[in-house]
This record gives sequence, structure tokens and C-alpha cells, in this order.
Amino acid sequence: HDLEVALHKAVENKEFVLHYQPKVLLKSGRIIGLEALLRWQRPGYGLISPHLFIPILEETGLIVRVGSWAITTACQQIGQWLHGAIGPMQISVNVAGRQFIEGDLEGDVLKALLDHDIPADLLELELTEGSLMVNTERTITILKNLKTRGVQISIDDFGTGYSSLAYLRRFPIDKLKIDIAFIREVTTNPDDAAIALAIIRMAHSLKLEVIAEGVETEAQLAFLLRYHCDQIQGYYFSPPLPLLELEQILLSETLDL
Ligand code: G
Ligand code: G
Ligand code: MN
Ligand code: NA
Repeated sequence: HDLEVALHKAVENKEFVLHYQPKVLLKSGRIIGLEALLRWQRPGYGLISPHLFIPILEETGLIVRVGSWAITTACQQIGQWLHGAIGPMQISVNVAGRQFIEGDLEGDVLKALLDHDIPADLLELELTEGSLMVNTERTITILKNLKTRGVQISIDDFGTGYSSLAYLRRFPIDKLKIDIAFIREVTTNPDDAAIALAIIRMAHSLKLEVIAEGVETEAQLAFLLRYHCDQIQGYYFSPPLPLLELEQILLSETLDL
């Protein structure tokens, strides 16, 4: 409950920041996008991990305001880089199920794109299977409208949710993100390897892009290269970074690829 009170204050006082984790295109070895990940700078406590506060933001509904802030902040960042030395850089933002039901996700996204004068395809929304199951018709309408504008849609944590494959047809999806659970032991557990491979092949059959998250080792990277996964993300290349550190990397591409 103390945390809940503190989080209400955090929203008022704008105590949140975004960190950014690079996504690497395997074909070129270049950074082709970033995932924005929320952090809470709690006065007197330092940086608080999302695992501790995202569930509370979701339960209390505060995620609607904070999620909208994250989208606006990401768009502002894209706009700041667009015409400078860094240039066009796609950013993905995680979206919680409640954001489709409460508030005005579609309006917030369109306003952020317009305010910062950025191409819609530089913004990607990451949805979990769970968030797609909430109030489906409204969710589909919002996603279709955003997709028509060019916003990119990806399914996060793919393969671990409880929904059926039917939603791959019902929702306007651009990309699948293979859950870290299948990547962790992809080189030692034949079942995980089979599942990862099946997801890559299914994605390509459906003309979707596919990205693996949680890549930490050279062996995992080799597996994903061999089976033509499009993109990867993980500690092997870079953890999520604060803005200034990330900008150094983008400006010099000093990642050891
Ligand atoms: O960032 P990791 O770095 O610790 O993130 C932990 C969890 O918090 C992940 O499941 C991630 O999807 C979620 N998360 C991070 N930022 C956001 C956000 O802005 N919105 C939502 N809904 N979830 C987020
Ligand atoms: O749920 P979502 O996929 O949005 O959240 C991504 C989470 O995964 C964040 O908590 C992020 O810090 C974490 N993460 C990113 N790369 C790695 C990695 O290589 N290994 C592990 N264990 N976690 C990672
Ligand atoms: Mn994510
Ligand atoms: Na994920």
C-alpha cells in the first residue's frame, strides 16, 4: 500500500524515465531499433525495477497515464534524433491491456506522432498475448486504425501466453518476439530449439518479422543466425541503457558485434 501511495506521487511528480535496449538486425549487425523500458527514479531509493512497480501500476490503472507518457516520450526522442547525427531510429513501447480499454490510446499515439512530426513506422507497440485478450473488438479496431497510419505492431513474449494462434489472423501484426523462456536453453534443450525454430518459420510463412529476446551468449546468437531469425535483443549486445549512454553507442556504434 505504501508503494501504491508513492506511485501516485510518482505520477504527479514525473519520477519515471525510459531506458533503451538496442535491437540488432542480424543480416547487417547494425542497431535498427530500441525497446523503451520504464524505470522509476524513486527519491531516496534510487532506480526501482519495473518488476516491482509495473504490476501495481496495472492493478491501480495508473499504467494508463504512465503508458501514455512513455509513448509521448518515445516519440519526442525519435523526433529529437530524426534530423540529427543519429537519424531515423525506431523505438518500441510496451503497452498494457488496460490501455486499450481505458483512456484514449489511439488518440494519444496519433497526437504524439503529429506533435513530434515523425513517421508512424518509427513507432512500434509491443503487446503481450494477454493484453490482446482484453476487450477484443475495441482492441482490434484501435490496432487496425493505428496500423493503417503505419504504426508497427509486435507480439511480445510470444509463445507463453494463453491465447490461440487464431489471433495471428485477427490482429494486424508485423512482428513476433520469441519469449526469453525459449531462448535461454535454445542451444541445449531440443524442445526449446524446436519451438524457437517453429516460431521463426511460422513468422516468415506469415510474412512477419521475428526477433529473439534475452540473447546472452555467442552460441545462442549462432543458432539464431543459422535459422535466419531477423533481429535479436539481449545482454550479449547490450542491456537497457540510460539515454546518455545509449546515445554514445548510437553515435559511435561501438557495440562489439
Ligand atoms: O525492463 P525490464 O527491464 O526489467 O522490464 C520488466 C517488465 O516490465 C517487462 O515485462 C516489460 O515488458 C515491462 N515494462 C517495461 N516498461 C514498460 C512500459 O512502459 N509499459 C508496460 N506496460 N510494461 C513495461
Ligand atoms: O517483457 P519484456 O520482454 O518487455 O521485458 C524485457 C525484459 O527482459 C526487461 O526486463 C529486460 O531488462 C530484460 N532483458 C533484456 N535482455 C535480457 C537478457 O539478455 N537476459 C535477461 N535475463 N533479461 C533480459
Ligand atoms: Mn517488451
Ligand atoms: Na518480452
